[in-house]
Amino acid sequence: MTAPRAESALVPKPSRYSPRPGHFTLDAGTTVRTAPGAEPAASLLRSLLAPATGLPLRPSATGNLVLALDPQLTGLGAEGYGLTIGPSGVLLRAAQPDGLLHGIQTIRQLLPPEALSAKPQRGVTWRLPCAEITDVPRHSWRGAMLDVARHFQPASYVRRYVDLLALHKLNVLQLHLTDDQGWRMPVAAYPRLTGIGGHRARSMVGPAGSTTYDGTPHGGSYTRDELAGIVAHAAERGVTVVPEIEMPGHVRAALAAYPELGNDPGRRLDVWTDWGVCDTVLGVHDAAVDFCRTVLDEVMEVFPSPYVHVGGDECPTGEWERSPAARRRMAAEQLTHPRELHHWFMSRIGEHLQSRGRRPVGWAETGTALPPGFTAMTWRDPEHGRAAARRGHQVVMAHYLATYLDYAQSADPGEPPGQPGAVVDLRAVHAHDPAPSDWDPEEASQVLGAQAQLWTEFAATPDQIEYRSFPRLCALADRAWSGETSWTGDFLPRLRTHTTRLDALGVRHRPLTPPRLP
Ligand code: TNX
Repeated sequence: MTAPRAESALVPKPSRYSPRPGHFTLDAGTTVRTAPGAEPAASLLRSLLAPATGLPLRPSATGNLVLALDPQLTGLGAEGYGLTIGPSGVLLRAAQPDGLLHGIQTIRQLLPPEALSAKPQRGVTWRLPCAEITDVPRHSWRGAMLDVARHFQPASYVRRYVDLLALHKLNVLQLHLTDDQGWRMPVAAYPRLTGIGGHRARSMVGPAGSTTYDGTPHGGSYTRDELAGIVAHAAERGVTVVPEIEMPGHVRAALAAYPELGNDPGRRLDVWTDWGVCDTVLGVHDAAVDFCRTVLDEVMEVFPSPYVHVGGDECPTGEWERSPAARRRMAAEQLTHPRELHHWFMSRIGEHLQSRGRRPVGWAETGTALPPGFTAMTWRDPEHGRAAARRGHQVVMAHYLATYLDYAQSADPGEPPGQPGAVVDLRAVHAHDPAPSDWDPEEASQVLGAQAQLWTEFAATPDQIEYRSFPRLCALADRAWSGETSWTGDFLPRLRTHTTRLDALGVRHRPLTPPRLP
């Protein structure tokens, strides 16, 4: 098997790529012609290429780099594009703006890797290999979740993470904004959520049970403007930011700020300084449900995403079993077991979001746990996804053994430690088919796509985030966008070339060969 030509080693792999003889060179004379509505794509192209190339790419009615937008174009869907590179010009076409944004990333990848550098590059000829490309994604949800609750990252870093997703045509950033260990989004009606819930007393490293503490506090939260800035930055790159607010479990930081929302108002709680599943959860009284509605109303003001994630995972019911208020709720709702309170709670929240025109998303821990109308994010077992699909739920596949980036990437003792219990190597991510071939077509048609999860118990810094994310996100993107991609014959050779692009961007990715041991 010969290695693919460096120029065509695109990640994700395009649906159709036909090389043509010759090349087109971008230089100071290259000008850009844009159809109405294509200006944002032209600005993105300029801003991506300017730092390394210094090319002005001026607008001109007779430009030789044409960005055409035509809703009548068939076969490209909302995100596909066609790209024709000839010796005297480039034509990028799409039916919708997002298609152009993805096509811009392809142009960027086809240039020499120096084009991705943040610093001016001299002596490089900015050649594009002539080609005819038609490229349409297989799945519409190609996501990555970043947990900024366990370890806070500044808005500037979240924007860089968005840039790296967009390079790979990943189109969803799920921002995990709240958890037991921190609350990161301000809510006007509940100022203590970030004031108290945004800070914990100790920093932790290592797994639950054998955690070590370094004594320094950890904290941080975003301003509303910063969050709006992340949303706008992402939209300019074709990425939707799906906010995630955890409930009714994983809320210890909120309960530290407002204990009356819990099951034992007299109990003083700290923002949790441990990992794992915390047994303190929201109450099922009106104040707790109203709190969630108020928080979500503000979330919807900041995040225009059609989907809003409301957690729903790992909610122990011990407190509800002991709480008189929860027993009253069970009696009023004619429920026979405290477990049913979870479904009752999620139903109220789902109805609230849907009454405002949004789609609720929840972690699916079984195939049947989520109320109607929820999109199921299936993490425990792909069969849960199938069962949810049969019940009419849309499904995002997020199986932990293939998409959890907090697990180590190899069993090598030189590998940085990860969540204990499993290894999620590059090959496992690449092998994860979001719509397995043994599913019925009706089941498979409910699958929106796949998502990788970067829980950050083990990733406190941008370096650690990038080491854990890349190249595994490259594999997820390839599978979710391209579908048909083979491991050795195709993906790995392309990835080898692609890592030169990551290097030019300064991404601190895991090397493709395992770290050498002493
Ligand atoms: C489970 S899966 C969690 C997270 C942890 C993760 C660690 C899920 C929805 N919840 O709270 O960070 O495991 O792997």
